[in-house]
Amino acid sequence: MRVVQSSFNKSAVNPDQYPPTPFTDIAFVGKSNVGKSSMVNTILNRKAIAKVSGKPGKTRLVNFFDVRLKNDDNQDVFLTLVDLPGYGFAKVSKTARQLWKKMISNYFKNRIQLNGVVSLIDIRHKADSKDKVMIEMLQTMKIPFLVVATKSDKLTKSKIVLELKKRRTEFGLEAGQIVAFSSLKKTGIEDVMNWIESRLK
Ligand SMILES: Nc1nc2c(ncn2[C@@H]2O[C@H](COP(=O)(O)OP(=O)(O)OP(=O)(O)O)[C@@H](O)[C@H]2O)c(=O)[nH]1
Ligand SMILES: [Mg+2]
Repeated sequence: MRVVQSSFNKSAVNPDQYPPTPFTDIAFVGKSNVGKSSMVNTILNRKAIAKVSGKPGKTRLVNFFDVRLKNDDNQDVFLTLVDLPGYGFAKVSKTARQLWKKMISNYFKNRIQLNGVVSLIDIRHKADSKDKVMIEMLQTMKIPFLVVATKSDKLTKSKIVLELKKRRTEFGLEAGQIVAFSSLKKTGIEDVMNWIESRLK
């Protein structure tokens, strides 16, 4: 499956602002600065369709992107990618944090198009309690998810394998439910695209 066209649809806070798209949503969650917006750009093969920043807290709204793809039989496939604001950003008020919680839980609960979440973690860090809370929420809500350990360009190949194994145990994941990714090196795209394709059927 390959992306042929992508465009920004809209930003939203509340469910009544979500675009009424007829396709499956695949959403990206994770701590601030983990690389969600970068991953959306990498997957869509665009430089800056999603805004990226070295400072945490760049994405503040729920951002919807329309995507057209071609499957291996050259048929058109459509989906909506959703870039969500990050959690775990320390320099944020309690009010802002509560707003984030509401935005995410509203999206998870109300968006009937949602059929898969890509949960990003930083491959360099050992299991994070906030990531654990997010993964447990996905498990409890029975939302299908893939954990993507990003910034893998920072580690050697053997260390990547080791870290993936550790996170799999720590987060109680199934085999194949965690993959490595790098927006910098553009690696791991196929694993993620294959998983996304499996969510469209
Ligand atoms: N080395 C490396 N850096 C990355 C990678 N992905 C993202 N970054 C960098 O990490 C920083 C944060 O990236 P973003 O994509 O804005 O992160 P985000 O998760 O969308 O952050 P918020 O919008 O604040 O939630 C930027 O400086 C990126 O250049 C990667 O795969 N490898
Ligand atoms: Mg972002």
